[in-house]
Amino acid sequence: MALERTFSILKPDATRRNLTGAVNAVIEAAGLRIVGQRRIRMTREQAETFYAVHKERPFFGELVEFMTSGPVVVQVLEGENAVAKYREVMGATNPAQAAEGTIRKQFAESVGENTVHGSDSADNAKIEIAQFFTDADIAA
Ligand code: RTP
Ligand code: MG
Repeated sequence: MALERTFSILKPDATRRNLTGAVNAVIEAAGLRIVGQRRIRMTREQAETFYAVHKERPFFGELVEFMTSGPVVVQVLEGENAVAKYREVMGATNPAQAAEGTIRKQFAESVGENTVHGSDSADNAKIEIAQFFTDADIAA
């Protein structure tokens, strides 16, 4: 199978608790390569654009508040079957339902503050990567 890329965010609860290295260790141990990475403060506009698909959901306001509440680390991950593999490594959205060994089981605090984002399809991965990275920011 060809190499695939996915988009990842280490969310503000991860940077606040100084867990970016611990989360990256799980990502790398799973065989995913971090080929692009930048620590940023997301603007409200960036967060609203990024999560536009959820704008009618009751948690949208809270989600945008949270994603802009502290620094995040945006990443491009590369590997075989990277989109599905990273979703597996992340675990369920609600950490109470996440499997043992997953990032959310190990680190997430709640369904809202759940440590990581990962693209849910290869098409969305391309769109999300393009929102935060140019080709020059990525070195495979
Ligand atoms: P993500 O997009 O961040 O990778 O997470 P996901 O696919 O597992 O979950 P999704 O349904 O896309 O929801 C996006 C993010 O919204 C927050 N959320 N809060 N309070 C709530 O009930 C609730 N539900 C979702 C979470 O931060 C979730 O990751
Ligand atoms: Mg999602």
